[in-house]
Amino acid sequence: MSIKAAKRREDYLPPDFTVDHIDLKIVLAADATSVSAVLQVTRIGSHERPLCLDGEQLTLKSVEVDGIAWTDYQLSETALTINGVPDSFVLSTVVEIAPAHNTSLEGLYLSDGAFCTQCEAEGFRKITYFLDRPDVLSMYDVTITAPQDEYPQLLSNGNKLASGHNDDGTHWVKWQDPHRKPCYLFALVAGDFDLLTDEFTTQSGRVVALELYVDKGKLNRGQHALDSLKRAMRWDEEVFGLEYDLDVYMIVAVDFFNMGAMENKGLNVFNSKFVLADSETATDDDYFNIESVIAHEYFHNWTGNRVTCRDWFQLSLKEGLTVFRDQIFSETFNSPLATRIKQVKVIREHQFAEDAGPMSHPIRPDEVIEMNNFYTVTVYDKGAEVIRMLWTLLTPEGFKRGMRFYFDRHDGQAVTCDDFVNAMQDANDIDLSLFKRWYGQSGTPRISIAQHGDKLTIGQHTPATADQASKQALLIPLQLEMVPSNGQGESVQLTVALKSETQEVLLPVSSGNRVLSVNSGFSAPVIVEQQASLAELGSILSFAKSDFDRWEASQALFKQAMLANMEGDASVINETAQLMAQFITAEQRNLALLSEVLIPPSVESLVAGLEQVNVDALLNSHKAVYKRVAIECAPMLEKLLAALVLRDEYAYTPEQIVQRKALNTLLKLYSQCQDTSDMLTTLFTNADNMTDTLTALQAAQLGNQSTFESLMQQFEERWQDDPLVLDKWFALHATTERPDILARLQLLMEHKQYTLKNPNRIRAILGSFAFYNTAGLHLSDGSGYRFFTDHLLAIDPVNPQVAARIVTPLLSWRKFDSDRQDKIKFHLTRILDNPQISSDLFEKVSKSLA
Ligand code: 0A1
Ligand code: ZN
Repeated sequence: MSIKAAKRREDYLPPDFTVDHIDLKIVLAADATSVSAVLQVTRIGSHERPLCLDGEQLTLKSVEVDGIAWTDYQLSETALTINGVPDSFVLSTVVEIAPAHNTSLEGLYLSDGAFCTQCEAEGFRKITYFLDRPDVLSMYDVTITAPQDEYPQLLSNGNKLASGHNDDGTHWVKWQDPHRKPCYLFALVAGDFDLLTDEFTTQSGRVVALELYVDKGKLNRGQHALDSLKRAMRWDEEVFGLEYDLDVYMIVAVDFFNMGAMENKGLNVFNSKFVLADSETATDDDYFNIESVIAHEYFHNWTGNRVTCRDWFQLSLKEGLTVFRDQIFSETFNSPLATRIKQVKVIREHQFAEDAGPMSHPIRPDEVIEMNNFYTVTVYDKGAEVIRMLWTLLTPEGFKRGMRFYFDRHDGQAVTCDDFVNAMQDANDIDLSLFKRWYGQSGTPRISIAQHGDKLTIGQHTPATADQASKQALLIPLQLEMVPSNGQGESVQLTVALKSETQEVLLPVSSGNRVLSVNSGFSAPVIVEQQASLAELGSILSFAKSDFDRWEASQALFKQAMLANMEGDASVINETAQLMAQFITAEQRNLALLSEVLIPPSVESLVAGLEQVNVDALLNSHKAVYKRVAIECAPMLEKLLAALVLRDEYAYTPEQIVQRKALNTLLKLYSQCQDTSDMLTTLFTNADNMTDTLTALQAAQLGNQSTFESLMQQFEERWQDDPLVLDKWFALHATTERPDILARLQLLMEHKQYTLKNPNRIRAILGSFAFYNTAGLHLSDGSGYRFFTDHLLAIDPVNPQVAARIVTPLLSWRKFDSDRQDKIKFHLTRILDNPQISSDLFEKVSKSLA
């Protein structure tokens, strides 16, 4: 494999040609699919340059220009360059491809016998020669031919125009998409699925057929996805006035998929994990995720498809915005507290780590080797936080006005992040030039607060990152809550727009007897440097108006206790435990808050927040604090648990979700200080739903080895033939702290359901291990690194995207002790020395070692 050259954002040039229309005729066969493409090509501007089309892993059969066989072209591994073409012409090519051999799951491939495509970011070039870039927008006619028996359903974007049968047992369907689109939104699916249908009438009266295609026999697991889709369609009309624009909306669930899902126009392809759910097999979290991914892909129809990206550096234009839209949708239909906490955990645990590591990049990156490496928590989740700050600064009404203006101005275009901010600015008559820096600057700003009476001096500063040495001040909407320290009186909330390195703020009320909760509600993706005292955190925990801030205080308390305990200071631990015990007594009726507050920050989020990590001490301290809090809270836990265990038949309702979450949190904590084997076994045996089943397993995993083993065995017997469910079992094993974890992983990889070809299996075992088994990955003899690296090297040639995604935890090797640093470096070098290394792994590993 040859490594791709880096591309820079500043080198963007508009295309030399555009393709107004493409007529694709695809005759499907696993080993030799024929793709005939007829392109109406127009030269842009006046130049003499040849037409240079992208193409990879294609066998070229013929080239014609205006119906005449053409020989004046050059062919390379990545391009077809056609010389001497007129200004406007019809180009016809025929290529052959081999979907059965496509393990990268990019382009056209087979997923369990069904053909499907994944073209974002640059997969269309593995289907036909084309201008594979998002600023070339074309109309599509697509005719698919395949054997009728094996592939009764032949799907593509848009509307079905015609269909027919051939004498050789094949049939064909012709599709036409009435909307211009970039090729990354092209999709094709052919297979034999079960079909769930419904209907949605838009606000202007268009009747839209909804079609959900799932594996045979899985129809009863599709209803939640379909209901979620209808909710999302209605919500987008009500909140943003955005209506669906085709007569049919299709979703296909496939088992082999590199990501969560894909927003292809009118034909979404989903990882089955984000479609299939019933109470027996899916947890409340799965239900939540399905709703949010279904909404996300639906929302892309406007933010991404109708207005798309000019180039891939602008990815956050569609992703940051669409994640934000799915976040506020989820906050509407679920607990806003639990939803916001989930979002902030992703930022703390993963995005801050990315910002501080070798792959640091702004939400609009400047340089990319492999685009697939930039579907990151920075582009997506920090991108969404940036949009959320606009929502705060402009107010929801101003933001919605900006959105309307954006669509009026840019519908049908391929645009940039600057175009988006300009639309927001022009619609609101506000200067957002300073705000634009968020798009170009990487790193996590640090906020410092110095208080002198009722005056605050607030400082901001962003440390240098791997990709950028110097940083500028940003426009940061920082929310503060002035919490009464003894609970007497009202909280006062204020938002300060920080614009420079330091800023003075006069507090609106006297600061006497009040404690400041800074970055209230996580109003900006920043780190607050100021260390609140235990007493102050106790006040925020008890009395803040914002439940989110109360949760933040609990996390800060846990963190301080864990760090202090590492230094041998036991007083913080005791005080924290007492504060938690007081809290649980005072808030015993507030299960929603209790079930969040009593979850300590994960080891991994602590690692992400530290510059230097003593792994062994951190792991010990984490356990010690958790246990100490459990002991202090035990009597209350016992009482609360007794009231929680009996419940009605499973329903995915807000009341029940809170109860199951509380059961999970409290039982895990209680199991730290009591033998809960009988309780866990009873819960496991009687559970009528996957959420409670997993609660029993997770609580046992944290300390009750023999119960864990026996329940896990029963789980495997029950679910061995259902890989999607078994992934939970794989992940539980892979995240268990045990000395023989590597032997256990090896066994898992010999399981009949494990295959290197399915990304969900790899993520469940190796991904979970690398991201969430800090003890196992960092075993002091380095065997965790060796094991993991051996498997990465095996995965890379099969599916480089997946290999490059799970290598991430090794990249931050600089924070560990010198012995571990040497060992990790040794294995990263082993990866880099592999002559067959993919561009995906190369980009990440070489940056990490630089
Ligand atoms: N656009 C999709 C995510 C996606 C990105 C890349 C893929 O293959 C490399 C697949 C899906 C989304 O945001 O949902
Ligand atoms: Zn997306």
